Amino acid sequence: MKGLIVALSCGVYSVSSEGVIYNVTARGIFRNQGVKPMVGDEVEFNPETMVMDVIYPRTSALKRPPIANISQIILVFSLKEPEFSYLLAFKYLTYANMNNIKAKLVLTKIDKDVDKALVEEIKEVFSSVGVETYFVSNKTKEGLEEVKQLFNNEISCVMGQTGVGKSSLINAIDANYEREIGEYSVALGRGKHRTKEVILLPYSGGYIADTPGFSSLDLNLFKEDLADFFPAFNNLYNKCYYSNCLHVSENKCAVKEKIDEGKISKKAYECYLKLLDEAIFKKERYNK
Ligand SMILES: Nc1nc2c(ncn2[C@@H]2O[C@H](COP(=O)(O)OP(=O)(O)OP(=O)(O)O)[C@@H](O)[C@H]2O)c(=O)[nH]1
Ligand SMILES: [Mg+2]
Ligand SMILES: [Zn+2]
Repeated sequence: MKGLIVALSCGVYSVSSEGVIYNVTARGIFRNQGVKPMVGDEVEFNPETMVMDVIYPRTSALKRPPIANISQIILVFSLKEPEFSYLLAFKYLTYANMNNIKAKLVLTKIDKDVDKALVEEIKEVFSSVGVETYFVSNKTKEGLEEVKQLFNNEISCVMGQTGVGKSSLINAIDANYEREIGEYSVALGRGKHRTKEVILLPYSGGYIADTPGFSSLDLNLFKEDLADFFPAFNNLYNKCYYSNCLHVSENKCAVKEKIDEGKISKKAYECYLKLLDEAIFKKERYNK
């Protein structure tokens, strides 16, 4: 029987097939082949033995969070508690580009006393790199109708730091999901991890994945990845004179031209330089 893995808990996969959820285990051959079934995988399983034996080819597979075959990433950040971070947003947008998955940015908690200038700046900065932004309150439901539309007929992975309101957003979209909601700890300065596992929820011709929150340390990008896949830079691929251009001090750099022309925001470029500074070269990793 063919089905879709919608959740994984303690080695048992929940596989959805024709509206029924089956608890299925994986066969040892997957381990021998070095493959591990993932949430989002389309699989073949035997309804008598409850063992799956085929994983269909994936269109994509993310490591963090572990999920296959998504059609888009909905990157969630809050404007307050926790504070919005340009650096993290650009890091994860770069990650989406690396995986060739489109991404949109949803900013939550607009009901809190947020700085209007920050909202305008966020809109401008991301629009200059071709990323759509949406602003919402999961509490008052302001902006929710527009955000809901993003999920129609897509397999969306909702990603973001812990405490930004991913599960709250999913509940606001449809209260029947009853996702558990965490708390923001002022003392810790971050949310307390609430969602522990990746789960796919059916929604309007597609699925929504709720995922555990990431921390700022989870993703290590290489300099080369940033140079090639940073938002808007990926569209200039191969346009720089030097094929390994890092867009810093090289001549005839297509990225710097766009920045000088004001087409890509300076703020985005500042973030790029900061992330680049923190990152290492691929070859440094292999020499270690
Ligand atoms: N005021 C306000 N609070 C919100 C909003 N969205 C979420 N919250 C609160 O933020 C806290 C964290 O919400 P969650 O939905 O659990 O956050 P999460 O991103 O799913 O967190 P993890 O599962 O730990 O990754 C809770 O106290 C929510 O009530 C919002 O739009 N406005
Ligand atoms: Mg959650
Ligand atoms: Zn360049």
